[in-house]
Amino acid sequence: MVQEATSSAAEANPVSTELRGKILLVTVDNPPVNALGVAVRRGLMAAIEGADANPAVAAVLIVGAGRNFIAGADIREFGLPPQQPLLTEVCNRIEASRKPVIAAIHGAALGGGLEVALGAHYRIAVASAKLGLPEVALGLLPGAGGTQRTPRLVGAKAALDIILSGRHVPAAEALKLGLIDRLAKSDDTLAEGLAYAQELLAANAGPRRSRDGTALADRAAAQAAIDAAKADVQKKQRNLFSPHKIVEAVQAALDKPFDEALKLERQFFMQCLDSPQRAGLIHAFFAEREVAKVPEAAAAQPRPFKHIGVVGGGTMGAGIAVAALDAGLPVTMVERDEASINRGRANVEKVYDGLVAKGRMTAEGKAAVMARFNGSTDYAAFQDVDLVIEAVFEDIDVKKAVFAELDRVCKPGAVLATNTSYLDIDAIAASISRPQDVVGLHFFSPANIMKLLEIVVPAQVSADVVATAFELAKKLKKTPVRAGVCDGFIGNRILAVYRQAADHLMEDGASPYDIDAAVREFGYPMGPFQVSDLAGGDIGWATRKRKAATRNPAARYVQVADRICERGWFGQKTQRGWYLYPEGSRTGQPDPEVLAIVDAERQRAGITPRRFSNEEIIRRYMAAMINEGANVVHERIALRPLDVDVTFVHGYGFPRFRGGPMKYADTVGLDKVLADIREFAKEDPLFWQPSPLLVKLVEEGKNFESLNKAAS
Ligand code: T1G
Ligand code: NAD
Repeated sequence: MVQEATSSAAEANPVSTELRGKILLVTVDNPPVNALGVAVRRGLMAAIEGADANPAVAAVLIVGAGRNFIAGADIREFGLPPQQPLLTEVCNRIEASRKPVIAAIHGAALGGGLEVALGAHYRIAVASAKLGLPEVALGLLPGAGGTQRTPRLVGAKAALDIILSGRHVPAAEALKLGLIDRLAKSDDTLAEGLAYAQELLAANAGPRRSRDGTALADRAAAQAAIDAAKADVQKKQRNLFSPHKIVEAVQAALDKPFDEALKLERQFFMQCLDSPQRAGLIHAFFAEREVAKVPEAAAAQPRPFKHIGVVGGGTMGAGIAVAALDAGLPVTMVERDEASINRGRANVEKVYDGLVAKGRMTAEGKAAVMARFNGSTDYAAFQDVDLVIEAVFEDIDVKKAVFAELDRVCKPGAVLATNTSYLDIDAIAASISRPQDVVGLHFFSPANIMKLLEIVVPAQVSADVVATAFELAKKLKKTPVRAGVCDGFIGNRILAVYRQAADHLMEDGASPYDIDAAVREFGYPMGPFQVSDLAGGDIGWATRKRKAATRNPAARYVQVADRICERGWFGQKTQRGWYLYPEGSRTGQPDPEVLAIVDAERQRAGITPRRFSNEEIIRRYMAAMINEGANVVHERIALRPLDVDVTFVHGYGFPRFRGGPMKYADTVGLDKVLADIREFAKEDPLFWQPSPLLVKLVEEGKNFESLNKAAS
């Protein structure tokens, strides 16, 4: 940890210099992550030029203040007019220094931060440091020499892996790859850096430019790596723009002189900067950090929690238990009876057996984790837990009975959470003596994998309980989204509406397979009918039956799904649903019998089918999603449009490069979305009722981003 200066002078010039003997110590101090904003770039440029001009300086050592070396360019500057000097020029100037420049790395050296280190002549890192070029995650590529210097130091194969994956490379691996020259023995970055610089001076080590690296010498191997990456990107990232540019840039590293290839890199970088994918991905980056900023977390301290309780060991209970165990927490699970708790334990063990089988965990590792798991059929086992998550059958009476037990046995101050998907959490809270301790924690299946966690805030909950839920999310490495109480909260409520739009499209003439294909082309991994087959059509069927009594008789109701479920075709778990899954395969085949059912239902409904282009399918599908998203924000079920975006990107497979449904709406233009809804309303005014918020924003010439900004 290099000490932070805190004065306004630091803000003005976040780069300070200090002569330590013959070594000029250059410290970048730009909290929170030393991003390379224009002031930092100017400070670095001045420091290097000053060093070259100062005969007292024999070497330069660059370090970062605070928790990180440098976390990259300042992402907030993207989209704004570029300011001089560009980072490319700064890195070139560092490289051109007549004095040896050493970068001493701790924490994160990412993106432009690593490019600065690659501009330097020597690199040392502490063991806990992480190095990487994650620009691809922002729809960009390393635009300050990273695509040129990295392959010259580590070879084309390793460079393409680092740049295309965007992964954070641990220091030890970076040493093996040749990305750094030295692994520090201690965590004292400054001392290790100064000692290394002294050593280099003693060895008369002069400047050594990364651009002269020879790791591309074996051209055949390099070309083979580039061709393999090209094919892989073509296959796996065909929707994305920047990965293709990354491969082209590394090809240029092989084919062209450094400066010429650097110009090409800049060209490719500008093309990525102009791509809408950059805007979508950067929106997603900041949105998933904003969602944790909620009023309750600002107003109250979380309650301490060390021991987690889980009620129910089924699909969700077991997944939630694994998520807590993976976070290092002891877990107590309670089930109805012996057979059920043994099944619950087996469901938990199954996950770890899978990891052991794949060699990603040792048997000892599994035993150590399972030693923190305690199963019981006695609710008294919960008397010492700090937080309990209920995941029993989706039945209000069963849940109320469970909460009555929790109210009886749990210690004062224990947080009582429910994982219900749809039920009224206010009613559950009101059924016990401590409603202020009840909160909704809506995990997504599989709960140990899915990142999204809807934190549902009932009317009587106290702020510190909500703050505790957000703290738990951080501990479980989940992306939390605050949601109000309504049927389906944020995600499932909006899902129900665009799912209906898909059914309407199907009954009006589009085949379920065409709809899925259009949605995949839009960027989803799966279409709505494939998702239904994966989750099980019986869950939706149960919900439709539960709602039948209260459904508006005037509302359009497509019965195709009911016809399919009545045949017991629930999807993958029954080897057929909307698709056929011969011999249990996971890839469905279109089923002519399903198409026959669809035709029969069209005739029953008196509908003459018509053709829908992919473009029109997406316009209706997205209009339904956006409109209901606006209703959810309008009713403050979601605090901001970005909460809807994060929900769908992290919980419903929405293509991240589009930023989320509300960001996508801003990209299309709210006026166009509203015009579409008003057009569709001519066919079905009951279903297509423009959201008052959408109408208001269009009238005011504003967009959803304006609401995000207003809330931050
Ligand atoms: N620019 C601006 N703000 C940034 C930032 C950045 N690069 N990185 C983080 N922040 C903000 C973040 O929004 C949050 O703000 C606070 O810092 C703490 O972040 C030319 C084109 C470094 C591993 O992609 O991966 O270089 O919410 O909550 O969990 O080739 O931040 O507090 O207001 O994430 O400790 C490439 C992005 C840029 C790295 C720290 N670099 N950052 O994680 O804290 S493009 C990246 C991270 C580039 C060049 C190109 C992580 C972290 P707030 P945090 P953390
Ligand atoms: P499940 O049927 O797989 O598991 C429910 C478990 O609860 C069973 O093992 C049962 O023995 C146990 N149980 C029932 N009554 C009990 C009691 N009184 N005390 C202790 N244990 C009891 O169900 P699931 O899919 O895990 O769903 C559980 C909850 O999570 C439901 O509210 C559901 O809506 C919600 N949910 C499900 C999913 C999903 O995709 N399956 C996603 C999010 C939320």
